[in-house]
Amino acid sequence: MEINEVTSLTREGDIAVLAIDSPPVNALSLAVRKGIIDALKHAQDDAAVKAVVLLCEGRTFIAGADITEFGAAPASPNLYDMQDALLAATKPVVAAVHGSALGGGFETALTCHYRIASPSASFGFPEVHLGLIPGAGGTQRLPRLVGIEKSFQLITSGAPFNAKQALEMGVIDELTGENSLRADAVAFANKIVQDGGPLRKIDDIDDKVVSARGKPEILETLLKDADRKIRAAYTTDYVMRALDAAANLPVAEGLALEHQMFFELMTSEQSAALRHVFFAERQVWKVPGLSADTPARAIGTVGVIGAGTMGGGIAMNFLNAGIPVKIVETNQPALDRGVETIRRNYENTVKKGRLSQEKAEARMALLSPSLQLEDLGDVDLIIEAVFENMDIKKEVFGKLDAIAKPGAILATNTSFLDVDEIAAATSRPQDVLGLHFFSPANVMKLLEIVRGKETDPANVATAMALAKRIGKIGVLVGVCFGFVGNRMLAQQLREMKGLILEGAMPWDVDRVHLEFGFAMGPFSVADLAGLDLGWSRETSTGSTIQEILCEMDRRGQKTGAGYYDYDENRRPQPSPVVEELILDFAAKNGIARRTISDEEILERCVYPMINEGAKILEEGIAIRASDIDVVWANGYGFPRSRGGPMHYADTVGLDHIVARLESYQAKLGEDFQPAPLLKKLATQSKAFNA
Ligand code: 3H9
Repeated sequence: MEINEVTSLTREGDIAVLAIDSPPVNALSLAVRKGIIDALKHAQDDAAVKAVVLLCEGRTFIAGADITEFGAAPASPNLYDMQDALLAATKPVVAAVHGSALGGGFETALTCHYRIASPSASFGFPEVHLGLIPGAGGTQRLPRLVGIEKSFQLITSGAPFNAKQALEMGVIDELTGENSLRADAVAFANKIVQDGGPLRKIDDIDDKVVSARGKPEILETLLKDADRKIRAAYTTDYVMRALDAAANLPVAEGLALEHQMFFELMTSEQSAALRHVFFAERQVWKVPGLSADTPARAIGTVGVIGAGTMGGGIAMNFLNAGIPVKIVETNQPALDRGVETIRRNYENTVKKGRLSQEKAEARMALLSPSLQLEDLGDVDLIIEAVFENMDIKKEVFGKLDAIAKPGAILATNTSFLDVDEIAAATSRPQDVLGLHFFSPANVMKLLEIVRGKETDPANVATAMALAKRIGKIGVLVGVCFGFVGNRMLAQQLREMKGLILEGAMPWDVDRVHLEFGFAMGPFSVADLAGLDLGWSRETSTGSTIQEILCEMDRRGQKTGAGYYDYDENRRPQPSPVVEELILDFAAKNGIARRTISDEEILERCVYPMINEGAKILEEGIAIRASDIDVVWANGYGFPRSRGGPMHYADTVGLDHIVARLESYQAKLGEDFQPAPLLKKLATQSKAFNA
């Protein structure tokens, strides 16, 4: 029987199967909530029904509350009404899980009397990634099954766990066959009926929490032992309070506190920003003009030119995905070094227990080192990662044109250069594009996919699909100096260098960035990357602080000193030498230093970046504002809880940004001139991410 457009109820003997079919992930939308309530009522009223199985069609069990509803006016019936209906059922309800039971989906299963799952199913509370805590009973019911310690770990990490672990922890009652969930669930329900199984409510179980009652030291120790990320997360305090309630309060009071804290978090700016990033990271894959029908090419083998840090890291992405890689260098020692580094990286992962020896060897076996560019004649995709110099790149692409098989994709990993000019060095510009990986390339999630003016849409589609296959977030961008990320970064670099001459110190600038939420300040990042990138003693003009630092052999962390002094544990200390150098340099250049406020540091580093983002949007270099946010959140450490630079601008207000830019423009010049799009949106009281 169809209950509504997303729910149905089917009788199988004594058992009613309540099926939800609400693609893509069966989120708990209004229709789903209503459907479940109505279906339960039918099952309840039908004397022939002895028990109910709750399951989902499609690729997954309920993956959570419907996040698109957050922030909008609440619609009735809400999730609690639906859970009340489940809790009030007088016939056993069995949740049968496949795919993922996440967040509100998992919480729905926890209000059922029994839970079973297919072996490939997984469970979890990913709410913390959205700046939330579980808000539909998760913090009160999970501890009643697995205890306070395990709950702390699962809820603060947001990490999923598999069905086997769920069984071991007592979260589920049974594993089903992989392909027989429905039949096994009906059989399970029948058995409950025959055995006269009780209506088992988690709310009535408290032995696992009683042991933590009146012992605040348990949670305190958990927090003390948690890793830095968890200790720093602003949601952790909420989890602590919720778990404390689970241990010490009657379930109804614990639930009430949890609900109140959930709503407090849901209406926070941080959660809105994190939800924005969640949807933005899914939006990037949607490219206007490309559809599922755009033919993508098959990529079975990849060639990488250059076995340095970048080339090696790029190669690892493909090896990890089981794709054979030919890696080419110009001389044997460099090639050996490159292969050795890859091997060492895998060995380290094995040592940390995150990869089996067997898998590491299988990955290395997919790697073919070579000194001959000609060996790349049979691969489907070639990625060039040689020195960042247009003449060298053009020479390489000219050669590749003669070597690569017809239809092979030729990609450059350039960070700044004109991909169209590189493409013009070949007779097949339609097959050329940019694949801009971020260092370390085997770790960083971001991949800027640069579409040249002649790039074939099929190659764009192929690159997007490939990005997904190797676990990257692929953002399609257009050709300009530095693309999206580095073009905006140039604004920040200019200002941070200006600020230290005008009155701030590197550690002031870094502190302001840390307080804003960046994982590292820009001067610490510079020290980590090495101050001598692109610098040489022969060509050094000594005309910037950075050049002088390099000349002093203060080239960053690797030399034990850069903008900071580093101790033997690589802990940074503000450097008196650098302080003096800056003061001297400013004096010699006639710069009168003044006190610079934290507010000015932040505004001058972030607002020009936003302004550049507006130009990037206007020029069509990025498809949408949220793509820029994805670039910054995944490639440059912009705090996700600020939603990326464009979302942040929206929260601050574009009119405010324009006013501040204009004020700096009056004092400091044209670098601060607001972009036309920014001004236009501000005048119309609009936002970038409308
Ligand atoms: C919660 O439950 C709060 C409760 O504790 C308390 C409430 C009172 N809602 O990721 P994909 C969309 S908080 C709405 O590409 P996959 C997604 O936008 C929630 N939409 O698929 C995309 O749409 P489109 C806790 C959602 O196979 C499409 O589904 N739950 C939701 O790679 C496919 O998504 C979570 O945080 C949602 N909840 O991965 C789980 N989820 O096609 C969030 C997805 O238009 N979801 N969409 O771009 C996930 O982690 C992954 O989507 C999942 C599938 C693993 C399920």
